[in-house]
Amino acid sequence: MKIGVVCYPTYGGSGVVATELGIQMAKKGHEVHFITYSQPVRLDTLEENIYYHEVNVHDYPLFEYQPYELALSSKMVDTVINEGLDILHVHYAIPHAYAAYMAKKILLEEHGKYVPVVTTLHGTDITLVGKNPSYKPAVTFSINKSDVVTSVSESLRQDTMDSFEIKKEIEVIPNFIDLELYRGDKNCRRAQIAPNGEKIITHISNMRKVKRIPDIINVFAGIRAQENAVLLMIGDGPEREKAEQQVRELGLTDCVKFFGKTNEVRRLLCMSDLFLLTSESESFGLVALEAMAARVPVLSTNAGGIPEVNVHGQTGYLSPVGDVASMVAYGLSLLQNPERLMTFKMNAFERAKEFGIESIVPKYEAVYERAFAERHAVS
Ligand code: GMT
Repeated sequence: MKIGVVCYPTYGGSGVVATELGIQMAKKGHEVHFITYSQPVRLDTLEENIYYHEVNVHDYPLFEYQPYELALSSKMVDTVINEGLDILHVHYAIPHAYAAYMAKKILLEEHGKYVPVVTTLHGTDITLVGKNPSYKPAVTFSINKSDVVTSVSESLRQDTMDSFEIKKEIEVIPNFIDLELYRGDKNCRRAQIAPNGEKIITHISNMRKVKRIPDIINVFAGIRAQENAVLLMIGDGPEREKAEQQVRELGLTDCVKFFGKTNEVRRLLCMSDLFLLTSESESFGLVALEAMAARVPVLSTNAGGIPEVNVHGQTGYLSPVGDVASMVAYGLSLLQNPERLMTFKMNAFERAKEFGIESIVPKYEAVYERAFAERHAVS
């Protein structure tokens, strides 16, 4: 099959899911064409069956806002025609599902070609941005007009059904992990980061408000008051500066290290003892799954789809959003009990195996085949 993939070419989240899925499809012999405004971070265009088409938005002095959707729809039309694509898979509803609907209409009416659209919902496209009245009618319409809609967790599926008038079924296909990447990392050198035997606690995110970064620092401060530990802050975003300030005010600069958008995520995870995720909303929490694949237990909130990944009392602990005290207590109960910590590490890895890429990718393949087989005239 020839598949067009539209996504945000981001460092984590939906961008990574879309890229990894595309790479796996290419390995299975499908031709995969990425249509994005810059090359996705993990994409190697020299690999067989992988192609990249850049969406160019031209600026014009009259525009206060550049018409990205227009450029994206036009690029989808061109790519479908020039490369003979069979299907479009768009990740993140805003504005991708909407732009795909326009492309589908143009292709049908101008070129007599029906190209099915698969939309995958990832989270904030529904839980935060999509619900905003400025977007809601267009988001509802474009979800309903997709040929197949998938969501990355049951919680997100339910949220979508509760918040929008959805007339379609939404199929849950959880996010996945390539465990091969996490097997026996030889570069796991704890002493570099923790020369005095400190426990290593890690957080990774795009440091937006929804991640509640002050809670991360406060949980760490609570643990650090009773246990020698360091905190690794990986990623970058609007809350980072405030977090650095908070760390200075708490006198923790010696034991909190900010790495920014490093490419060494797996090496840092492999030396970690605990992973912290304090989000107030999280449709899945791919980053928690990545930590678990690296045998790191997760202390998280119970928001959204996180409980579908992190199992309370087995792979880590779940706390109500903002309950810093319980996260501190859970963290200490693991760090101060080596046997329990070891059991949780093993449990985390075993649980991650349930999300192995090899069992999830065929589900998307089946969705593509179904959408292609059922293609019909757009109304
Ligand atoms: O919140 C992020 O870190 C980025 C965001 C995105 O859209 O890229 O992530 C969302 O999609 C991920 C992949 O499906 C999920 O694992 C995240 O939970 C989800 N983020 C939120 O729901 C806040």
